[in-house]
Amino acid sequence: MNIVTCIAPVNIAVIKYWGKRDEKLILPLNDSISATLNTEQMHAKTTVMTSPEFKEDKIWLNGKEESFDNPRLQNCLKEIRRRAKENVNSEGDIDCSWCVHICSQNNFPTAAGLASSAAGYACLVYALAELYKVEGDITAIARQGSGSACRSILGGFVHWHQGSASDGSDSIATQIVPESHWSQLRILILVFLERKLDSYRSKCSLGMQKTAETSELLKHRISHSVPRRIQEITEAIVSKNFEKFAELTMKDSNQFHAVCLDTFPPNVYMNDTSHAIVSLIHAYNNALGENKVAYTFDAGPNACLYLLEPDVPQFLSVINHVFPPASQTSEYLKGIPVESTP
Ligand code: 2P0
Repeated sequence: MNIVTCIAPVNIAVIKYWGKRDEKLILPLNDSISATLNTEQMHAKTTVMTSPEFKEDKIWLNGKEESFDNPRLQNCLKEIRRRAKENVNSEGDIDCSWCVHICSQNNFPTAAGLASSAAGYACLVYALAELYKVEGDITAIARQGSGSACRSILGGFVHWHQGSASDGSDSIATQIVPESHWSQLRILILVFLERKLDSYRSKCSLGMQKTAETSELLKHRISHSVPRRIQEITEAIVSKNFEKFAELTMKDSNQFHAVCLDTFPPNVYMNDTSHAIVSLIHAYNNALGENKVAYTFDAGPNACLYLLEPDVPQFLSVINHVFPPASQTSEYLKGIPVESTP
């Protein structure tokens, strides 16, 4: 039996991916940029095994066996095996006809709705590439599991290029800077709602498809806003300009949700608590005269916040004051004049 275990973390986009030009190959309509968390934090851990004894391909997610009849999973495995066969004849090669068993576990609640498919597929593809000794870029393979997964293959800040080739060969992820580059940067994730999600099925593919079909605003976003923001935020990351980085991150999150609302019927992901967090952060930044905290929201109500390490204690005390721990929250929130905080 051959066996490999890997860990891959979640990534949080600052310039969002939303909309595909090819549904099967998962080719995006625009470039995107994200930061990958450290491996100790929110991650998927995946073990892949292959053996002549195995009678069929099998997969277990968070301890429960799931169907292997999933086209995205099959596409990733097929592509890994195809690439492995290109390397045949080197010593120690694995027989690609052997069946594979996959066990994957998240160290955070899948139901929290936080990018679990990105970590899940990045981890799966990385582990399979190690098992089958596949070399070279594997981000284009992870992309075929879930678009955002290609960004979790790499650490630090990562740029997923939309590419122009029809076979997707240039729609890959590259590292902008390693995680050591901006060591003071921190991400806070505020979870308000848990939803049932399958980490190997995309949470938002259908919503994304509807946006591509119906949103007028999306056309403006992909032709004007995103190309400019990709360039500006890359410069802000390289020069560690938090003020500019925060502004672009918040604006892109807002435009992404505007595009979701411009979808027909609309995709509504943020809730009242999400909007309360947005107001709180603008009030906080205004009170301090600079952008100390940046919010970004994905396809759900939970807030992902970027800030610098020295500002964490003060901002956390504000959050804990305005949004006290769960048992007190619901009653307390009813009376909060969020506009006047902090
Ligand atoms: C992002 N999201 O850039 C954006 C922002 C959600 C909101 O990438 O269909 O689960 O599997 O390619 O990767 C979520 O999209 O979608 C996503 P598929 P995926 O992080």
